[in-house]
Amino acid sequence: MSFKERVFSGVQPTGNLHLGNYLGAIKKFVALQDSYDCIYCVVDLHAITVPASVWGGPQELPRATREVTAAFLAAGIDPRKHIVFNQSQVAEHAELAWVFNCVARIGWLNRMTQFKEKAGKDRENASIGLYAYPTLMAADILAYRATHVPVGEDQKQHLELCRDIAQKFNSDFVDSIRAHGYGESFFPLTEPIIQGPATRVMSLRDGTKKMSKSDASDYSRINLTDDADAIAQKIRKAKTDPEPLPSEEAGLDPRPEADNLVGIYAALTDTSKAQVLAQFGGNQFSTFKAALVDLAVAKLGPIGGEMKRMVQDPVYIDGILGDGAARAQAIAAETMKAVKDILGFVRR
Ligand code: AQP
Repeated sequence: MSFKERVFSGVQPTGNLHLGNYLGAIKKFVALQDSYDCIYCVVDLHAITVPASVWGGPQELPRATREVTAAFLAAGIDPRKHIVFNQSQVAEHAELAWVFNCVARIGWLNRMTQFKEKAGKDRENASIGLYAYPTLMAADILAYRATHVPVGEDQKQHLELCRDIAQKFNSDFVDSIRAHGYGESFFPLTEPIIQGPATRVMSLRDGTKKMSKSDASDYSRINLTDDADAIAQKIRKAKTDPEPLPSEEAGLDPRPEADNLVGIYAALTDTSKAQVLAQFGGNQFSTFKAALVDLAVAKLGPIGGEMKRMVQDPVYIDGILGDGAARAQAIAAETMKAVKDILGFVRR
């Protein structure tokens, strides 16, 4: 069958929303609104896959959920034209994830690098949820039979797994899929959208490490709620090397910190690294950093300010999430009914 073009993506409510989340994901969510039907989700079921001391526990989760929602809205996502909701309000995500746990193979999950990184050496003590994270992510996407998913580079492997699950489901149950009138395949093979100069924003302290919410150093990242002074200080202190900026992109290799700052500038101006270097090649970092401070403050300041204002009004945010959840559930429930018919579950 042909699939309606639809975008789905999610962000975890795990605090410290940063420039990497913005450039790798949220900024792209905004841009895709003109071309697709979009569903954007605060993935709170994913947040609890790590210990409560990491996700913050029941006191912190509502605040973090509303803060991510506020970031979506402040960045420019329109919750009337598109859908914004939090995952736990739509039970079909967990229901479909169970089906996918029975489709995915243990060998596939054993290859997931994010699990290895997040579980670390204490793998025996990691939650089953952390291990099964990619099957829940596949369910998030395929509950809406989404065709496109904008994500950062770190999620590429999980998207490949999502396609493997869709393909295996389609082929294992092809006779039933045909018999129920869905043609040759029920789930689409979803395409990741991982493009542009900032698909993997790196730490400001170490250009070989991803900018991350959980980095102990706040100087490693620019938080979306940082004020102008904090943004300026972090960029001025960002690690660099002693050479001036090169004039061509090839000159950024192997200079990870320079590459990262140039990529951030390019992404914030919707240009390419080559264009940034055409402008700043030959300049010292002090000059380039001053321009980057002005740019980052101009682009991020209004978003952070609007986020801070919106989180003061939880009733408004919860209203958006509730309305979005009802609209999301209407779609996911249809998918789940079809999946039950295809599998042969007797239903009301
Ligand atoms: N550094 C990054 N560069 C580009 N994109 C990034 N994303 C995350 N970090 C970067 C993208 O942001 C979206 C939402 O991410 P998430 O909520 O799933 O959080 P995460 O990937 O767990 O974020 P962190 O900072 O990496 O958290 P920790 O510290 O817990 O590991 C995704 O599309 C992601 O690709």
